[in-house]
Amino acid sequence: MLRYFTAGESHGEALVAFLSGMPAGLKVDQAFIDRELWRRQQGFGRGGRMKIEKDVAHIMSGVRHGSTIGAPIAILLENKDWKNWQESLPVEAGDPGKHKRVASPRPGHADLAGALKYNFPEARYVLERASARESAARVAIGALAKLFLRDLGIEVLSHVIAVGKAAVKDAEIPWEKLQQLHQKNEVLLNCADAEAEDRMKAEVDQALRTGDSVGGVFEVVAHGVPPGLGTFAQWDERLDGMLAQAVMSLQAVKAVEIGTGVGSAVSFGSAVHDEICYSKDTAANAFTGFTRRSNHAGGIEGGISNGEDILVRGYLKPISTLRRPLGSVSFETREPVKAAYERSDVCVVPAAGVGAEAMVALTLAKCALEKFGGDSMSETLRNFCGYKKQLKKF
Ligand code: EPS
Repeated sequence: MLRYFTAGESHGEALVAFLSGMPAGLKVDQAFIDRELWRRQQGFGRGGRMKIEKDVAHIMSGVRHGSTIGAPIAILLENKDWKNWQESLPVEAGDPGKHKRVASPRPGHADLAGALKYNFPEARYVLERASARESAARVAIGALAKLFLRDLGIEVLSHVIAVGKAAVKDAEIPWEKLQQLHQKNEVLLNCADAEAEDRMKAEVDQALRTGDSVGGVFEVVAHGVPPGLGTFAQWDERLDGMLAQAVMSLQAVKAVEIGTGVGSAVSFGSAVHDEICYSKDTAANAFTGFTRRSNHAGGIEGGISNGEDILVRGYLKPISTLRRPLGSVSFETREPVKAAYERSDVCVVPAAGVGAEAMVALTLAKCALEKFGGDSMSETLRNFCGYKKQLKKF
């Protein structure tokens, strides 16, 4: 069973991610993991922190001689900013005079709810763990899930379809175009449509100018997924349900959509459901002879992957730290004050898309391991090949 955990605070010494249940014999490509981490750090609208950090995966266990050994994997990501926080966030008691307290909670942030829950007089420890910096740890283990999926012929990418009011006119991007987008060594807003990306940049510029923040929508696409992952048999085994939780769990994601789910709710059935076709002469890489005229279902029907691309959209609220802060209340006096401001990002939609790729990859890897099993990659791949033969014969 694939299980994972993260630990670490935004300005602590390091982030740590644990991944347990990965079969032995998976080749680990360090450069690939580090590029994924780099991708998450990119995007127009990120704040000063990204100039300090250069995330690199330090693999501490579970990988030897370049391959997994079936033992739990631990990955450490150093926080370079820690050197500036050692005195204000020490592990030991330290000097309370040096603590950096958060004077007033930010509306939209975990600050107030977290302080009430954990009985802290202010929100420093709350924001340290609630911070989206944690998603870097997920991207590190998500990269391992992607390497596993790649051996099964499955790839997971994302692109941005809206920032604020600026949206792409057509979100149906050919897979090859998405692949090209991911080869770029400069990431603006990770949008496949240059004209829309200019409009998105203008939205971020406006937020920057006015001391505001802006959200948006990303779409994760999983390509080459066989039919049969997830099931309707129990409520918590449905693939769409699992993906929704995985993506919703990312910081600032407020809604998740599978395929064109939102639009489908306000359309007639004839315009929504994807008509089924069949051809005897299937392409070599096709799982079956069944095809669809469209993919509004986002590759999932009845909680099961149906062989089409899986499409998961995440709707991101604007970052809750504003340079022109909203009204709040002082933790100390309870008097009305402006919400606290700390260095922050203004737009993180492309970065959140990379985090969501990791969550989708981890979810698909978990479902694939549940279906195909295997303690070694050769065993998993043997089982997978047997299933593919069964599909071809269907
Ligand atoms: C974040 C606040 C900012 C972001 C951070 C998330 O950090 P800082 O307070 O150090 O400037 O940059 O995101 C990351 C560090 C990251 O790696 O994504 C927050 O409060 O959520």
